[in-house]
Amino acid sequence: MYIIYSQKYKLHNPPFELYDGVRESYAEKKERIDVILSALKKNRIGIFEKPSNFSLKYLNRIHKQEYVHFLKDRCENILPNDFLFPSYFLRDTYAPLVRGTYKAAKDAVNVALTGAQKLLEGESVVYSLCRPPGHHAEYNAMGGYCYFNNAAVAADYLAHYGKIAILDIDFHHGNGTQSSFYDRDDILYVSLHADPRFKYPYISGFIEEKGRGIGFGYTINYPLQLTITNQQYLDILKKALSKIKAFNPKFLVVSAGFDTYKDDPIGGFQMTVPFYEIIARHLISLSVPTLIIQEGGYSVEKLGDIAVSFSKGLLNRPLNTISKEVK
Ligand code: OKP
Ligand code: ZN
Repeated sequence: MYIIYSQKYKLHNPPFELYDGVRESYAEKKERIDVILSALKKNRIGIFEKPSNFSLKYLNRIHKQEYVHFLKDRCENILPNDFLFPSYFLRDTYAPLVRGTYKAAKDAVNVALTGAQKLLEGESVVYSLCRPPGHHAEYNAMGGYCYFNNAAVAADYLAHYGKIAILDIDFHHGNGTQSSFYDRDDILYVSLHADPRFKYPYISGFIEEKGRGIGFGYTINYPLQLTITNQQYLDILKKALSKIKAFNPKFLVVSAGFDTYKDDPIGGFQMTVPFYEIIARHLISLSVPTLIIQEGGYSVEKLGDIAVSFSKGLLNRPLNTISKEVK
């Protein structure tokens, strides 16, 4: 399995986020990727590769050109160690800009596109270790630690070759990805996430949101109770996968957030480290070429173990041939 990453994730280092006006430590910190990389390497999982540089035209299919220019221009004008909450294109207080934000976000898109290209070359599963994450980024808006929508750009790129399903298993609803494809019937968006009545992004991710026009029926939301058990989660995941199977996609893009982990400082269902291996085995059981896009996950202490567990599942034999050794 190829694992794609760029060193440029380190350039994005906001000093804090604002929660109700109070400065809190930035949960989406660079150490997240540091620990995932070192754990995967230590466990000899994956073939590591740097991203290629893709034309901005792919990014501009998902994001307004003026927004992309704005980000580039603003970041270039921020002094080292300074930060900016811009007055435009910002939908909440969880996406400050620093000098390196544009470069890091642009290269996260390259990481996603390089993974997509690997699928086109015949790989069956590729892990794009994107940072910053992307699923909250909309056509002309950043928010929730996201600037460019890595998964959406990759899905749109792959959609030239056939139908695409996106499965979003981050703890939070991917409002950006949903809105990118809300009017399309060639890209199915399916998301399992914490009930937005109680958790970020609060205003989207409800069952009633099903798509619009020809896109109606091609957005499927599963808002979940915060107390959901792992077995209940699996039952819903199986439903989601059967919808995807019925859609018969050529490629699957997974927005993989590890903030569903039980002790995640921001999210947290009841998931344990071995449970991620089970989730991954279910994904692979679809037998559709799959691009994993890293989204959230904030337990720096456990992220390495989670990524290893998940990757082991991706590399494993199909579900129906395994015993119940991991529960
Ligand atoms: C991004 B992704 C913490 C509040 C955090 C923002 C959550 C963004 C999640 N003080 N609210 O989906 O993992
Ligand atoms: Zn999340």
